[in-house]
Amino acid sequence: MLLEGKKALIFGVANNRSIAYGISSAFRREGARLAFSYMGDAIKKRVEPISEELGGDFTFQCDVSGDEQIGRAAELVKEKWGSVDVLVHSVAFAPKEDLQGRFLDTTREGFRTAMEISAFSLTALCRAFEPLFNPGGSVICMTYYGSQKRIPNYNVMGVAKAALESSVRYLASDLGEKGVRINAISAGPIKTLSASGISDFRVILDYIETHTPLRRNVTIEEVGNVALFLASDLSSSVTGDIIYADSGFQTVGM
Ligand code: NAD
Ligand code: 0WE
Repeated sequence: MLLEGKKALIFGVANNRSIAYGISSAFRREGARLAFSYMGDAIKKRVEPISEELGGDFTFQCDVSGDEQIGRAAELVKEKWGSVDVLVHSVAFAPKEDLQGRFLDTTREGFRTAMEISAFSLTALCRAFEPLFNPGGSVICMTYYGSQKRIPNYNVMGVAKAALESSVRYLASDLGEKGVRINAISAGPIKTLSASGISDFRVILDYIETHTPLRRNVTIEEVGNVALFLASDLSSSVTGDIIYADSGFQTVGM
């Protein structure tokens, strides 16, 4: 098993359609020990049964918008496990109003929120968990092609994902000194809870079916398998990188 005995912290399971759920299932299948964070009580009720289903060791609260909660989470994980091998960041948020209409109309508050929760939280988590990482550790985060090219309505999230991807490159150098790797997976669109509020998401999914080399959308199981590669020693030379799990969308110009 590729992750036999490795301890993996998962941030961002909301339900069994979450990308983080696909990742956790793949990790479980390959022998990892799992622990799950939840943002607040509403999500806790959904995460606990999933943790039971996947044999998780424990769950813990962590709203990534605050250093205190992140610090407390790191202390708890230190008490429970002593060390970690894998950290999965699968968290993003921007106010709904900022994911429609003109990017030009993005508010200061919307910009700040998107950047803080969707981009800075990666650096905050890496810093808080740095002392707990075993050599050979791996950090994985989720991104989207809207960071590279304008995708209608992705707006401020595209800017936040560009910051996230750049953060991966800078963090790779700092964590590399400790033998820890960090990479992002750029996934194609998937109908998760986060996507359910997006108008015309069906149009985006249909576009992928006609305009990508594979002519189909990707699944959370497929993203889970890419994450499995990045979490395992199979990817021991890969860091600071963005891997596309997007049916080849990113490779096509026309
Ligand atoms: P999801 O709604 O299942 O997961 C998003 C998670 O973010 C939820 O668990 C939510 O609780 C968490 N979250 C939001 N604000 C938080 C906060 N302040 N503190 C802690 N947690 C918080 O949706 P998903 O599609 O699985 O999204 C996971 C990741 O994948 C995100 O980074 C998203 O940008 C990225 N992504 C999604 C798609 C897609 O089409 N669904 C494609 C590419 C990348
Ligand atoms: O990163 C994402 C979605 C992230 C997201 C989703 C929401 C919806 C509910 C962040 N914040 C919020 N805030 C809410 O209130 N994706 C990659 C999925 C996604 O979202 C889009 C997309 C795609 C793809 C928005 C517009 C266009 C395409």
